[in-house]
Amino acid sequence: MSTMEELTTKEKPQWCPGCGNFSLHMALKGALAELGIPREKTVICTGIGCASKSNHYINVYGYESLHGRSIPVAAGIKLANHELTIIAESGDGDGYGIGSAHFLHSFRRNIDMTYIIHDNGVYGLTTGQASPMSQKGMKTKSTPHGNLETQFNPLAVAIATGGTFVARVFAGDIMYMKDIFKQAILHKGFAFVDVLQPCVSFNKLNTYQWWQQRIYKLDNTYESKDKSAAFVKALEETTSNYEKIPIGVFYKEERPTYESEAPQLKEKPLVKHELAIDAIEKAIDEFI
Ligand SMILES: Cc1ncc(C[n+]2csc(CCOP(=O)(O)OP(=O)(O)O)c2C)c(N)n1
Ligand code: SF4
Ligand SMILES: [Mg+2]
Repeated sequence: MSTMEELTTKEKPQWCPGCGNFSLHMALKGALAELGIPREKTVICTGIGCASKSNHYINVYGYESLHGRSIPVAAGIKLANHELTIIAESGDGDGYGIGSAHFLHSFRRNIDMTYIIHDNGVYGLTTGQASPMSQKGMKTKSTPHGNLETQFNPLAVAIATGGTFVARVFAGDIMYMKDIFKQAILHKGFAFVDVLQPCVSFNKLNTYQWWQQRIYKLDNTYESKDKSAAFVKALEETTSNYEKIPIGVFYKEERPTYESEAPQLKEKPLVKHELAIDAIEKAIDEFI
């Protein structure tokens, strides 16, 4: 069990004042503290970007990997020791751009971990080029005459490719975000949360106010086990021309995790197996 204070590192966050990463970060720390997950059993893996600095400021194990590679590193750690709580964090460029192949196949695999995307609609760290989440027509450093490409729809892709926990939250609502993070961490399987995260320095279109005017929460009448309904909800942002943007848990199902079905991992975590040195040496000898 860790308190918010214990989860805080001495490093001062380097994000711009007003950045949505601050509240996302507080919500994640709050979720870990309230769930009572021990720090020494938690690992946060990131890629590269403003989002990916997250694990500098949270006092758990951390691994800052390569741009787009937070998922494979996180998956590797989970498969080595599935007793750990694993969280991967990425920016939208990191997760939906260069890391998109990992994103797609994670839903099929269903390794038990949480994947949080800081979805700010730009490449923030490299000072504001268009990302897969930049809206069509949006002017950025790399699209001075307006973005020609349509926006990626991560929720629809996640549902279509076998996601077992698919959610979206808004960085302007910290309590709601914390609640959904807790649900995602507790979910047995690959839990994905897209966070609408204002970048106050480089995304002048999708501001806090812009999101507040458009988002609404899925209410108690919404059935998150209905895949067809979830798909329709995920498409609502496009069908409404970005006038109505739902947030909440879009889809949830129980399905065996990858590690629960892998014969080598059923009995105990890989790290607790004896090292079969003789067999390793024999295998190496065959290649010499
Ligand atoms: C392989 C590789 N390509 C490009 C880069 C340069 N780079 C660093 S961060 C970044 C964009 C980050 O954008 P995003 O993932 O959306 O995160 P944000 O900074 O917006 O949080 C890029 C292109 C890199 N570090 N590695
Ligand atoms: S550039 Fe944008 S995303 Fe990066 S820290 Fe500043 S406001 Fe946040
Ligand atoms: Mg980004």
